[in-house]
Amino acid sequence: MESILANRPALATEVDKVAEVAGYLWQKGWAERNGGNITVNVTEHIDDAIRALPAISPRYPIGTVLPHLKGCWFFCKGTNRRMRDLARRPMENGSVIRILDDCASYEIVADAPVKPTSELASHLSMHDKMIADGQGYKAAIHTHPIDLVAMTHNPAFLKKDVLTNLLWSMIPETRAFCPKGLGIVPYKMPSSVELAEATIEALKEYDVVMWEKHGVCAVGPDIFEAFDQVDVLSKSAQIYLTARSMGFEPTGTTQEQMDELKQAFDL
Ligand code: 2HA
Ligand code: ZN
Repeated sequence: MESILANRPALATEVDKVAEVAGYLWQKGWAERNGGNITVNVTEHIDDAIRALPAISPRYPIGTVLPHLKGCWFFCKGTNRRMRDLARRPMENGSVIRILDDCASYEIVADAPVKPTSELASHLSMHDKMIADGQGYKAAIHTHPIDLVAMTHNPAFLKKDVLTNLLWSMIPETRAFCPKGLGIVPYKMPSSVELAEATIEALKEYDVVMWEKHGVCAVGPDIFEAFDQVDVLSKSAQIYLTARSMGFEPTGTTQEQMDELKQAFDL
C-alpha cells in the first residue's frame, strides 16, 4: 500500500519536520526508550481522498470530550515507539488519526495501525485549547529534558514562578522567547486525564508546562517552534547547573535588566 504522504508534499513536509525534531530529542538525550511524544494537527492537509479512507483500527476513546476537535486529523507518534525510530521512519512509528463526531473518540486511518502516544489525552487537550485560542498553533511536544526534570526535584523550584524567574535570569533570550515562562504541574499519574486537565490550566498562564519529576510540554505554530521553546529553557537550566558545578551560585541578570528587556521587546 502506498503511503498517504505520496503526492502530498505539504503533508509530507509536516511529517518530515516531526522526524527532524524526533532526531534532535534523541541526540539531546531527552528521549530514552519510548520517552516523549509529538502530535501535529494536519487537518488543513487532508483532502477528500484521505477523508474517504476506511479506518484501520477500532474506535478508541480519548478519555475526555474535546469539542473543538470535531473533524480534526492528527499525526501522532506511536505509543511505545522509540523517538529515534520516529526520526528515521516516521510513518512506521506514528500514524494519522481522525477524531470522530462525538469529540470523544478517534480511529487510525494511515499508514499502519500504530496506536497513538500514551499521553494522547494531554496532547489532544492541548490541541483543543490551541484551536479555541485561535492563534493557528498546530503542534505539541512532550519530552524529558534531563536538566529541567532534575530541577523539579527541588521543592524550592516548584513554588509559583521561582523556576521561571531563575531561568529568565540566566540569559536574556529566555525572557525574550519564553515571555510567559514555565508553569509547574504537581506530580500526576502519566497518561491520566487529570494530568491533561492540569496541563491545560497551566497553559492558560504560561508558554511551557513542566510536569513535576517527569517532563515538559510545549506548543507552537509548528513542531520546530514548540521544540525551540523547550530548547531555550533547557539552555538556561544548563547555564545554571554549569555555574553550580563550577562551585558558585550564578548571580543572574537583575530584575531591572529583565524589566528593561520586557519594555524594549514589548514582552
Ligand atoms: O510516551 O513520555 O509520558 C512516553 C512518555 C509518557
Ligand atoms: Zn513522559
